[in-house]
Amino acid sequence: MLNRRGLIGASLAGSAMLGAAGARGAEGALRLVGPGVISTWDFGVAANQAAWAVLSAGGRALDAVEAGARVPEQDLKNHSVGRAGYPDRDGHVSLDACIMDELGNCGAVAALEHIAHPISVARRVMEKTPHVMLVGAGALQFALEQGFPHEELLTAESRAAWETWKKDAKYQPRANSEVSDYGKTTGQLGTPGGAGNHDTIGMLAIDAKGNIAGACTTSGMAWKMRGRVGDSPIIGAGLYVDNDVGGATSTGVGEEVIRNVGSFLVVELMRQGRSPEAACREAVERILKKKPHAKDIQVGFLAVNKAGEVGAWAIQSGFSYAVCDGRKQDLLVPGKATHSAPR
Ligand code: SD4
Repeated sequence: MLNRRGLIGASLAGSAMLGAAGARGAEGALRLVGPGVISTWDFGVAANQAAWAVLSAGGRALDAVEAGARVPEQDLKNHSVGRAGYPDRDGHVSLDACIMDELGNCGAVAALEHIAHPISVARRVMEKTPHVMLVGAGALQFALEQGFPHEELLTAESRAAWETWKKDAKYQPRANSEVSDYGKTTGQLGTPGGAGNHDTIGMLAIDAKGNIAGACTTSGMAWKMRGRVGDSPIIGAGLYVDNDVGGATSTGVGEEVIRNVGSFLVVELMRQGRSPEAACREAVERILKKKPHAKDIQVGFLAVNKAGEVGAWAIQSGFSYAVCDGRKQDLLVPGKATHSAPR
């Protein structure tokens, strides 16, 4: 019953089929059994497998999420994370990332250019400096001092997409551009406001000790203003982990997530007793309540609690997340949503 993207049909959400990747917890929530990892969008499946290699060998959740996040960062077909990310409107590829461990340590980089693995630089900021976040030229200087290679990240393909975009120079993020074959069917891949306009991977892992860590990495919104930073590298917005409660991450139009400190809100709602899905839904509906026209953009939250229960919610249908534990490594689940996405 998998469709061509390997996505379990929405009608099956809530059925025993999902138990293949994990047991069902309270209220039928999908639950990781033992160590496991979840991440945003369909490309999360491949990323989870790199994280799983760490977790299944008894490794630490922090190492798992770093390894997982590096997969889309180095994927030349992924135009919104790491190398080959679509540039800002002036042609600069600028990357944002953050990472957080089970002890509450965290590190981040924003508007980082010329370094293909911002998640690993974010980890170095966490481990080697007294600071949480480095940005722009300072982040690049630090990365180079740490031995990361200086690279041209704008590929010929991304440059061509930027040249096409410049003809109209219209900035119009489109919902669900992350679904990688959507653009192929609509012919919109790489066009102004088309598929590929934004993507991000947010990843949360629980290791064999029950410790939780998270990572989030992106090139942000394609064709953004130079210097624009979204939610993804901001602790509490794009990612938050509290090892006593759980973790949350977000994807979509970062401005709306920052305004509502979205991932922190999801974790705090779980602390108050909400399930991961209920917490994600309430965070989405907070955005919509304050700004009803946000129904036309996409924001999705993904969360896991200390018991391993997994949940997600998005403004529009089309959001998906990947789930991996000892039972099944490549499950892709449709996120529930408040609105149906126009197609
Ligand atoms: C941002 N939240 O820069 C990121 C982009 C994203 O799916 O997640 N797109 O605002």
